Amino acid sequence: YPYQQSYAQRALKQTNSTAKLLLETMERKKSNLAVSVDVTKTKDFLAIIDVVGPFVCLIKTHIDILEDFKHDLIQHLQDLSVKHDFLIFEDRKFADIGNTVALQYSSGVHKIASWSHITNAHPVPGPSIIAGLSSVGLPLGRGLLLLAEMSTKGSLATGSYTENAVRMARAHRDFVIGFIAQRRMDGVGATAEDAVEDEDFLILTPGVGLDTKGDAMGQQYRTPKEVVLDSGCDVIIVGRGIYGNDPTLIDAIAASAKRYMAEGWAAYLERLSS
Ligand code: S5P
Repeated sequence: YPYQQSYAQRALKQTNSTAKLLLETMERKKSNLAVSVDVTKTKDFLAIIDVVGPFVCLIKTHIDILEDFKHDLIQHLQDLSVKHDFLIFEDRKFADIGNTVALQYSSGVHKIASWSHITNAHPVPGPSIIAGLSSVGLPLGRGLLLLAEMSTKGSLATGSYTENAVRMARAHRDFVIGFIAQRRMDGVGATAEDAVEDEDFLILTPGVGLDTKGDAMGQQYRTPKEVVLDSGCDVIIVGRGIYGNDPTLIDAIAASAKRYMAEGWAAYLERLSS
């Protein structure tokens, strides 16, 4: 299967330039770690990104969480992305009609498409959401992930919903590079006519923690080994497992990023040799 090949080999076959760049970055930095920087102050946000930057392939943002957002923050974020060699993923979870999501993606306060290499969407509106987002993102060379599954207890994104999400992605391979999911999706929901032998969707997986099994609001954690080795996922997304409840403990944050990077990469090497 394609996912048992190295990230470098898989990069060669990607048609979307962002998917290719992410896989190349993972190989170059020997990291399949994405850090989700869910903090409310710009100062903490940039300090965390600067300190975890060397250990990640990707930084995931919720830009609307920042209470002191000013547009010059974007330039700082982009500078850090160049300094540390990582991509940016705004976790916007679009979920509206095509026309609305195109406006939300291109415009408003945050102008996400202008700086975020990757964003994501819920498949719930159907293929029109991809049409809307790709009208903005494709000319800029961006990539989209669909939320095929979620990490939370009681998630409704299961069964035929997940299968239909994969079918939607399969029909838009120029822009949809993969999924937010808990396992591999290659071949899911395919019929005999679909040529899926070489299918290679990127799987980015949140709900990753080494020290706890969940939080008080339905989040569920698995270890990097369970995610990358047992479930075949490509990128581990870690938030509070790295920065805890105190975004100012910068040395501890650097040490945990290093730890998750090492665990994620070891699980990947074990997958390659199994
Ligand atoms: O199913 C999901 C999808 C996402 S994108 N479950 C998630 O937790 N996420 C996001 O990943 C969530 O919005 C948060 O930003 C991050 C997980 O954070 P943590 O602190 O629980 O690691």
